[in-house]
Parts: sequence; C-alpha cells; structure tokens
Amino acid sequence: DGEGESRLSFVRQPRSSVNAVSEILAGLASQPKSLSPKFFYDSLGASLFDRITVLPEYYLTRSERDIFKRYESHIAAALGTGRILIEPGSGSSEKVELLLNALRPGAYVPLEITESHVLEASRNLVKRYPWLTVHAICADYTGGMDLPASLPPGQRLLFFPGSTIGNFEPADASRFLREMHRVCGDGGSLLIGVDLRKDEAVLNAAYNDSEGITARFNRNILTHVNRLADADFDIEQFQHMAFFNPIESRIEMHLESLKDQCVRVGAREVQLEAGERIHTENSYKYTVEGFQDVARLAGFTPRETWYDEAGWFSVQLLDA
Ligand code: AVI
Repeated sequence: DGEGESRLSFVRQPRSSVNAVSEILAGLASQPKSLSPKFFYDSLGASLFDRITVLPEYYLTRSERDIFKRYESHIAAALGTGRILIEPGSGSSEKVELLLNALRPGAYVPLEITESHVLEASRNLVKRYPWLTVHAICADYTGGMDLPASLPPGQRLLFFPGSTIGNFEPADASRFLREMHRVCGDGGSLLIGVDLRKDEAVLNAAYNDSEGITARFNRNILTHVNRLADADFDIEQFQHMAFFNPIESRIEMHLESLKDQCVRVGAREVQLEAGERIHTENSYKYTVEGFQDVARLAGFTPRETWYDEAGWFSVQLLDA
C-alpha cells in the first residue's frame, strides 16, 4: 500500500438526465434572459475562478481560510474525531486539507462532477495522509445525494465551504439544506461557509476586480455555451456587469449586449437589443441570523459560528 490505493474506492453515479442544451435554450428564451452559473465552469472557467480566489478584492476565500486556520482546534473540539466527512462539490479538495489533521475523520467522501478532479485529489490525499480512507464519488450533487450503501457507518459531517450556498436561489438553498439534513442522519452535523452581508463598496469591489478577471470569468460562460450548444456568441459584444441588489441581498452578475444583435444557438436564433442583459449569477449575502432561520426550517440546530477578523465571512456549525 505504498501509494495508498487500497485506501481509495471510487464509484460513478449516473448523470442527471436534464440536458445542457435544452437548459441553455430555455434560459435564453426566457424574459429576462439567463444562463445557469454552472456553465461558468469549463476548464478555462475553473482556472479563472482559481485566479479570482487570490485577487486582493475577492476576500471570501482568504477570509474562510483564515477562519479554518485560526479556529482549527475549536472546530475540531466541537466536532470530535472519527466522523464520516462528506464534501459535495469537493473540486481539488484543497479546503478540507486545512482541517484533515485536526478532524482525523474515519473516512473522507468527496463528491465531484468531474471524474478526473475527484480521482486526482483523492489519490493525492491517500498518499499524503497514510491514515486516511477515501470513498470518492463522481456525481452531480445538485440532483440529490444518494450515497452508496457501502459507506462506513459513523456520525456524519457534511462540509460545504466557499459560500457556494450563496449561488443557490432561496428555494434551491432550502431544498439542498433539507437534502443535507437527510444525508447527515442522527448525530450528524453540517459545517458550512456562508458569506455575509456587508458594506456595499466591499461587495461591489469583490465582483468588479481591477484586473478584470471576474469580467473574463463572466464572459467565458458564452465561450462555453458556444461549445455546448453550437452557438456563435461573440464575447467582445458583451460587457461584464456586477452589482449588489440590496432588496434581494445579492450580488447579481449580468452580461450586457453592446449592440442589437442576433446570435445563433444550434438551429435557433436569439435576438438581443443593445443594453439587454443576460443574467448569469446571483451570489446571496446572508446575515448569520437569516441563514440560521433557513437552516432551522431545514431541520438543523445552529451550534457555533466562527468569523474572520473583519466579520465579513462565517463558518457555521449546525447539528442535524
Ligand atoms: C463560487 N461562488 C461562491 C463564487 C461567488 O462569489 O459567488 C462565484 C463567483 N462569481 C464571481 N466571482 C466569484
């Protein structure tokens, strides 16, 4: 077991049947036009997002990492060791590494849609942590989390960092929290990163960085859609827009058409007027109490909340 492969298992779950092309067409046919933020993440989009996370204006990733580092022992003491640690949307499993040594989970269960990502991350983890068992799952967790019956028994800990929950519409966030509550089971807990409402200038800067990486990230959705749906969007003809909407308490990202234009999407044509927007993302900013109310309705009991020094970001521990 020099390479740790005997401590690594892998299963692939069937893909959800909703087809990307029909989802893209429906979004572009609706009024106002929209595209799901999940289409940001082709390989260029994923690497642009990685660059966003280290931008000076984008405090979210840094604040959360500071919380994990600073409160590592508090978090570990609150959770205890030996848990079955489940991470939906684990990506490269970078964040969980900050807690692995302290948490000493009985097993780590990453769920990730991109098979190569979850396999590479899992292989690295079993090599670096000779005591760790990994049950990797290739699945789209947004379609529900049916975990294999072969997972080891034990108190579960769901880990959902990064304020990804902020990209869910409120009804979807509630549904997802209920699903996580079900997966937690008796004695289970959820450790979740939630970005907080704050000074609008700080929020607006985080989504309008001076290097224009967020603009590239936003416009790249059109390049991805061109490939997925055989479309001919010219990204030069769209402008990045991001602003805080205080009524909905969310950052909205849009792509604004710079002229009247007609875009072909497969066999269809989509008309855009100058100034018309395609809505590409919402990033909801909660208050701690507001998020706890949503979590309570999903069945959770809030236990503890940790903050970064500025009080901009929260990591919340909730019991099932
Ligand atoms: C992944 N998610 C939490 C990011 C956010 O801040 O809502 C996505 C993002 N959009 C623009 N910048 C970053």
